[in-house]
This record gives sequence, structure tokens and C-alpha cells, in this order.
Amino acid sequence: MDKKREMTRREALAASAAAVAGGAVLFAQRGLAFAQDAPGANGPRPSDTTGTRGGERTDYTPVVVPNGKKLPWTVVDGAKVFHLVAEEVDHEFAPGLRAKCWGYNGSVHGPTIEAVEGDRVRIFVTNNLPAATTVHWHSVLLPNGMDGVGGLTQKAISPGETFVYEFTLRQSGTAMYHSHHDEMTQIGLGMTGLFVIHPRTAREPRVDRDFAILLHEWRIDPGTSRPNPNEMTEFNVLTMNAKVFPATEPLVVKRGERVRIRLGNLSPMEHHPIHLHGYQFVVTETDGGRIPESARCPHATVLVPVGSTRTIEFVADEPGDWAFHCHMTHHVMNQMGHQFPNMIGVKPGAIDRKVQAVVPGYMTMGQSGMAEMGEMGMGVPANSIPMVGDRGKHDYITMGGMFTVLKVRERITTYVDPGWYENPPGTLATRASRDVMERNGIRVKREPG
Ligand SMILES: [Cu+2]
Repeated sequence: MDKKREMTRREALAASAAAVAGGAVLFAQRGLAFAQDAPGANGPRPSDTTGTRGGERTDYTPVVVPNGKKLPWTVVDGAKVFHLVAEEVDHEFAPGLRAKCWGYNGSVHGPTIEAVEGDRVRIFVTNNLPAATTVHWHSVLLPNGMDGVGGLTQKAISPGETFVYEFTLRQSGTAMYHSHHDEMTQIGLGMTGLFVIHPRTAREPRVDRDFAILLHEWRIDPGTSRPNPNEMTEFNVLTMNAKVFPATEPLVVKRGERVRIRLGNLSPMEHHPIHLHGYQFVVTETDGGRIPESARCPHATVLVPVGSTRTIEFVADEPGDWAFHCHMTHHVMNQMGHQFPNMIGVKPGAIDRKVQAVVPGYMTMGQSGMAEMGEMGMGVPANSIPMVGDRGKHDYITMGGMFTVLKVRERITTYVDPGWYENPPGTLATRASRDVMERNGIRVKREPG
């Protein structure tokens, strides 16, 4: 009897899963049809975010959003007016990988909102999606009815409707915004953005460079072009501002500058320990505000939990090309690395020849790891990217995904990518000569190669 009831429950689950899958297909088709007549970025005309209207503070260092953009605003009746348009976006994660995501104003993630503590902000949200949505202003202090939680604090915004949110910014720091309606689907498809609020009164020491990076993770099966928002554990595209290395723009700074990096994480499921090479930094802010100086301690890695922001600061006094990346090893791999069979130590012997009789050119791969695969430019399915990075100055960089480079330089006049770092003589690791090894008492059994 119990067994029979269990079977029935399973059958019911299978039936409902099939129904959901069928619905998803219909939904995807609707999304595609919608994309053809969807408008592009149709926000308000650009305006100077460091303008002087309304007596606002204007002397802050504007935030830089690598690979991203900022939301323009105008001033109407003393309020800064923004316009977000929720819509489908055909987004490129890196050359070779595009997907139909959901974002705002033609971009994934949405443009960064930048304002000042004390500002009155009026934010219009137009829904050009095929589904209802809302926008939640994550960690922003505001009246309850402006909080953007579908059903709980407001009616959801139906397709075609425009809602208006209005509140006064009572805090400073790094906040975020994201859909708070059908969260699994809409956040999973990319409906997130950063909301940077500068303090009303400048704080010392001031920073010279102020970067903002939003972390995310996606499931995009090779050969498909729609991220799967129903994925819970197996993410294969890990992004900084919705790009994977080698498409992530480097953070370029002049030697001696004080640097701030704001990190936000609206990944569906995973926290990201972000590691900076070459420096010790302090965490100056969380999404809950500024950390008192007495409570700060040095770090080289900062964990950015899901639904949180962390802001770090340091003085860039050591020139070079410094890696800046998530330290979870699967988060610095691109699509093709995660489900590869474990071939470490396998000796194919005559098997390759036998298989070649059936599959010409067959070769067992991965016996000593993954590093060679990116470099060899192995064939990959349509609309997918090889598992690892790009050619660097010295060799192949075997990382992809949530990886970028902090480029600290002397004597630069612009922040355009300065190319690779020239290592001063005597500061580069090189192959040890037999002479040097003997003099230092180093003996090895194996010859190179
Ligand atoms: Cu990570």
C-alpha cells in the first residue's frame, strides 16, 4: 500500500515536471518571438553624472564599471530621475559565447545606478519582458512600499506597464538592485545591477580609482543559447560584470593611486572568495555600511556571499599585472572543463590506434590535466568557449571565468589597457641553469621535458 502510494507520488511528480518542461518550451518560444520586436536600450538621454544641478555633491570619484555602463539621469523637481527598462538582451559573455538573457536597458547586468547620500531618486521601471517583474533595491533603506517585493510590498509590474519608485537615500555605500518576482528565473537570467551611493561629505583618504564589479554564475550548456535558470548546483559560466576571461576588461591604475573595488554577488547559489595577488587590502564596507577603522583587518582574499557586497581598498604601490579572481578552482574555468571525465594518469597505449580506425584523428586527452587543451584550440560545439583562458605575455593563461587583471603602471597618462607588464631585470622567475643549481646544491634526477 505504502509502495503504491509512493509510486503514485513519483508519477505525479514526473507528470508535473513534464508539464513544467512543456511550459518552459512555450515560454522560450514566446521569449524568442518577443526579442524580434523588443526595443533596444531606450532609457533617457545620457547626462553628465558629475553635473552640478540641484546643489548635489559632485566632487566624488565617479565609479568605473569594467565591461559595463552607468544609468543616465536627469533632474526633475529636485529629484534624480532614472529609467530602467526590463527586457531580453542578446548578451556576449566572450567571443564565441552568446546567450539570450534578461537584463535592463539593453545590458546584462543592468547599468550601475550612481547617486549621492541625501539624493531624492525617482526610478521608473518599464517592463518589456513577457512576464511580470518588480525591482528590489537591495540593502537600500527606504519606505516599505518602495522595497519592490512582488506580492508582499507591491503589485507585480505586468508586461507593458511602467511603475515608479521614489525615495530619499539615507545611507552611503554599495547596494544592488534585482528582480524580486519569480526570483529563480529572473535573477538566474541576469536581472541584477549595482547601486552605488557616495557619501554626502567626502571621506579621507579619497580614492583615485573606484571600480564596481558584480559577480554572477550561469548554466549554459554548450550549443544552447538560453541560460538555464532552473540549475541549482552545476554552474559552468562564472562572470565578473557578466563577462568571462579573456573578455573581462583589466583594472588599470597608476602606481601610487588609492584604489577601491566594490564587489557585489547576486549569483543564484554560490559565494565567491575573491583573491587579489600582490597586495594586502582592507575591507572598508559591507552592504550594511562602513566598517569602523578599528574593526578592519588586512586580507588578501575576501569572501563575497550571495546577496552581499564587500568593498576593498589599497594603495597600488607595486607595479605589475596582478591576477584578481575567484579562488574556487571551478570558477576560473570556462564551460568545457566541468564535466570532463577524469583521465589523469591514464595510459591509452594501443587504444588510440584502435579507435582511430573508427574515428580518424582520435586522441585520448587530459592524461596530465587541462592546461594544454585551451592552448591547442580544441574544437568546441557551436556557441561555446574552450575551458581555459588566453595567451599571456609569457605563456598560456590557464584560467577563464571569474578572472581579471589589475594592471598597475608608472608613467601612464590614460587608463586604456597598457598591454602586458615589462618585468624589470632580475624580477622574473626563469629556468635555472645547471651552473646555478650546482652552486646552490640543488640536484634533480629528471632532465627537463
Ligand atoms: Cu567563485
